[in-house]
Amino acid sequence: MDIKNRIDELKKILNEASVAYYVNDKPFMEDYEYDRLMNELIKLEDENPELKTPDSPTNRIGGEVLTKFTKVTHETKMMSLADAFSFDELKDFDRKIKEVTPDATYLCELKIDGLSVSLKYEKGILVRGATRGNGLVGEDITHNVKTIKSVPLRLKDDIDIEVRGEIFMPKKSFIQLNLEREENEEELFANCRNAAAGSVRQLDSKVAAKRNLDTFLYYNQDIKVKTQEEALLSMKALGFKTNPLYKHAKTIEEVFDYINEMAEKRESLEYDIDGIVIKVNEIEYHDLIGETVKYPKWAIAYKFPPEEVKTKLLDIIFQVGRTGVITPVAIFKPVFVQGSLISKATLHNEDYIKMKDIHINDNVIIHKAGDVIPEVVGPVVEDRGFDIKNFVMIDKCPSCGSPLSKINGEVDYYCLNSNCDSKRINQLIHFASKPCYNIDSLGDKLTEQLYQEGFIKDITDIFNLYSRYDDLIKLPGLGQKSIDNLLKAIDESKNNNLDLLIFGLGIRHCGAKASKIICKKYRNIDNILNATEEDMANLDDIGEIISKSIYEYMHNEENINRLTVLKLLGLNMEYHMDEIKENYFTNKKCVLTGTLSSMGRSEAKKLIESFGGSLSESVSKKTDIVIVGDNPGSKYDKAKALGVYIMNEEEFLNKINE
Ligand code: 0OW
Repeated sequence: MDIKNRIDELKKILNEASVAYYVNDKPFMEDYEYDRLMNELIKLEDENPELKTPDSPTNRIGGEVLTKFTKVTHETKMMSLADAFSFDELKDFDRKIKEVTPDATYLCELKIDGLSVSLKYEKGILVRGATRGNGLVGEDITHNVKTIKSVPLRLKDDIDIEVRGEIFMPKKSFIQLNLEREENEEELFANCRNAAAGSVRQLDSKVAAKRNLDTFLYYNQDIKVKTQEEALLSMKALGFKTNPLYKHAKTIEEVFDYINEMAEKRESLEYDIDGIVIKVNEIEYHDLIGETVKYPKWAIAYKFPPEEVKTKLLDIIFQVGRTGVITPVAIFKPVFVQGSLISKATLHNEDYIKMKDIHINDNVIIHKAGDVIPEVVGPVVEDRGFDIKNFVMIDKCPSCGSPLSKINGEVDYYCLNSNCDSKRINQLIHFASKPCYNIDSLGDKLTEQLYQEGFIKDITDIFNLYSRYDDLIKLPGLGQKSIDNLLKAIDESKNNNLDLLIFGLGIRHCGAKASKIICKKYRNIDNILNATEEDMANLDDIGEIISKSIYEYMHNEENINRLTVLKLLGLNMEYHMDEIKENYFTNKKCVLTGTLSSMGRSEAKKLIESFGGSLSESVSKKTDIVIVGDNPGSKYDKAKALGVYIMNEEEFLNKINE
């Protein structure tokens, strides 16, 4: 047999084996045999590079490295889905559908919590994979998509087709990946969805190839079929992986039954879902029912209520914050809550634990407050065994052993020792952190290491580190390059605006917002040092507690010396007013809920602030706009209840770019 024929034969059999294993879950070849044939193909293609084609399974190994992502304009818009949070809203959806198409039925699908992808095939060969982006323009991720084992590189028919679906990371792979990242001291992914998004947004396809990503496809317009169910079946027949757990429901009551059934199953699934998608099954009705600019009116996403999970409280430990505050922290048997693996949560203070009647060894219910921060809802009293232990508040600092005190009748206990190691480390971590002085290369672990090794005891030492170069280089785990980067980042940070320094100093009650207000008013450090308590208290949003605290800080000898040294070390002590470009967001109070696919929260905040708007945490009557990303939380419901203007990501991007 000539080489080309052998290559074709190997490609065919290996692609079929992949579909059987990864798509249909019916392997017909031993792993050993697969590896042997794959090695043969790799060798033949290496020797005859002109014979390597885009549908070769050797593409799955990765290797292609991009320098940047190219934009892809979707031929037809990648639509999003309207959300429903209650069965009443679904009844409303059903009523509207039946007004137009009285005999419509529904296809219910799991709503996979991944990221949407479009796959384009020409003559049956995968030619492009793209992210959804803002629905109109996404990014070309073909190099990474090719490494996903369940994505067919060649279809069973040589047709032109575009299909859409979800890329996701199975729960097990996510846990494994985070364990590896923890070992390598890399930042952990918050949930499966972020891990999948982070993997496909890699320029080097070798990274995605190692990440064990998977797919479920659910949409295409090219194969002419009568129903959504047939659409799923026809995609499966072509070699795509589709989710088998769908249900054809003839009435809205059957939809409710399916939702209840899947809500029970949710935890045991191998992948994350965040709701149920309900689609009119009859495709011919879709045009009759129509669509809005953003959503098809023939489909809706029912979002599950915040998930509550039961786990065992193994211990309560104590953390010392940068202000010396002692926080009891619950350590529990790790559990998945709304897609993230949770093993600890703050218990705030002694009163909180007593009020909730929490004991060590209790089974406790966990949920995510505001959809983000894990919270202990309370103990399951009926599960209580004989092994429960009462919580006892400590009276000495777990770090330095100093006796703990309460301040001004507050519920919290404090370590008042200004030399307490934990306190100092956390003060330094706070200073270098992103919202404060944002020293890129100085992460939490390195800060702690430099403290423990005696390099930095005070903020001023950070800016003197360059003089210890010869000692730094001897530190284990730090190469010359990382030290150079660290010193460069420290040097560059000296130009930071003054409000970041004020916030970084860790003055009690003086957060990022207060620091900005003070700096805007007083413009430089000398004016702040000379400001009176009354004058500061009169500023909007400052008040007596903050002004007293700032005043006391600025009149303490040790602090005055610290500021003098920082000035001598070349740190900027002036406040530069932000240049504000006026647009739609100027003077608007915004709130963001859910995840934006195009940017993180801090990026959105910076953008809004650059136009003179603000982004706050909670929705109130004063809120002008609530920006809603994927998986919005209770803020979305509150915005609806208060009648606050709601904006989706697409509109947000359009308004930002206006
Ligand atoms: N996440 C899903 C899912 C699904 C939509 C697509 C176009 C019109 C209806 O599992 N099973 N079915 C659809 O159908 N969409 C889904 O996810 C959405 C699409 C946009 C954002 C989400 O990823």
